[in-house]
Amino acid sequence: ENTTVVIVGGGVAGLALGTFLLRDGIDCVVLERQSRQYVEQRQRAGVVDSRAARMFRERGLADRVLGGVPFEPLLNFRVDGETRPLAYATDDHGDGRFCPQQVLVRNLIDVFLGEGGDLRFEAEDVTPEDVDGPRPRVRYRDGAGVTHTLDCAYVAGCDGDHGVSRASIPEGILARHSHEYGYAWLTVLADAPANHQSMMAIHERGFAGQFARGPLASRFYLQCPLDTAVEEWTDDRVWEEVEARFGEPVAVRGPITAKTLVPLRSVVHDPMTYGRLYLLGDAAHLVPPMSAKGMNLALHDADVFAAAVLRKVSEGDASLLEAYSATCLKHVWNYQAFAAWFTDLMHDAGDVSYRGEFRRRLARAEFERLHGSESANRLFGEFLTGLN
Ligand code: RFL
Repeated sequence: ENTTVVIVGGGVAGLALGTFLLRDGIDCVVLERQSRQYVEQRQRAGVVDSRAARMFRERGLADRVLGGVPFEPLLNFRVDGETRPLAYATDDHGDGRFCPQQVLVRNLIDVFLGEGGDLRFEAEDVTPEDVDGPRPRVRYRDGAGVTHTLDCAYVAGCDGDHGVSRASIPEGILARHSHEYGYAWLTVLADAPANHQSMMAIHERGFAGQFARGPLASRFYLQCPLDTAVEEWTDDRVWEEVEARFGEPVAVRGPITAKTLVPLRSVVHDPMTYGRLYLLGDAAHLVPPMSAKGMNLALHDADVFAAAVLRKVSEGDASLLEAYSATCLKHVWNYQAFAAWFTDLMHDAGDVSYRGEFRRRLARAEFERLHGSESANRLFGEFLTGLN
């Protein structure tokens, strides 16, 4: 079989890329290891920033792919148990949305398949080959155990941090730049309404966050040590800790449906290409979830790569493809800088046991500056909306 682009991974980056290419008239095949049901249920991110929402609007897709509710230019904080809302200045007019990742994924699958896209679930042992040559191939086994080979011009590695795409690149080609923050988040899903649409707590026991996921479900985040085990976090302990850090009782201690530990780290692989293999999204970079930028960076990469392939296919001009890695890395580092700053601020301002009293006071000063300085507030707004 022949196609122009084989897309490995049907997550946010892969499905957005597939949809953009399809609508630009470029052949592609998406290979996803998991089942459709699994991918559509997988809960993770919740924020589509203004840049990403505009991208969908400019491509005529906003109404079909974006769900959820628009977010106001306001972040809710609780500092030592006191409510401290922060309105941020923005020239943007409310494009950004609380859109659960699985809603975006489900809608992208509907659009892609509805427009005739080729999306193959349960593709096993996906193996990119000869990506450093003129005509790469991707092999995989389907659910019935039959092996297939796709010849293509480009391979888009959209298969996340643990995927095969980056792993297929020989040692020594990519540099890995990373930073460990030294703590994890216990992320909890509950079948219970959150007290607030969104709220983040700075507290001496550590950071806590709560986000509504529709009217009946919510997600909570609790900063915890790296060496903690999920089993140590009974439901009662989770609720007690949430209440202590927010300084208020939760509305309902509903059933907890999932608990996961996520170590906070930043990672960038450079370059984001090898031969005709291009890395997008988490396959190329990770940002700490405090920033809410992981999904948005994945969407940015898909936007840049789709435009680059279109330019090459329609005009024979490879300059955008050649610039792909540099274009994306410039954007990625800018948002890594924001993510690291915001992550440090929110955690250092609370629990001194990680970085001490000096850092706590610096972080508190930074937090106050967001309220007191119009310039600092505006810059913060630019990053939150993705428009910096
Ligand atoms: P995805 O969405 O993980 O998609 C990768 C896809 O590749 C498939 N795959 C393979 N397919 C074929 N062959 C293989 N060998 C394969 N290996 C993997 C997978 O099944 C999957 O379908 O990566 P992508 O597209 O790069 O998108 C990145 C975002 O998903 C990610 O950055 C965010 O979810 C990160 N993230 C958050 N980002 C935000 O912007 N805001 C948030 O609030 C936020 N919260 C989070 C998060 C990530 C989390 N976890 C667990 C990683 C909360 C959590 C808990």
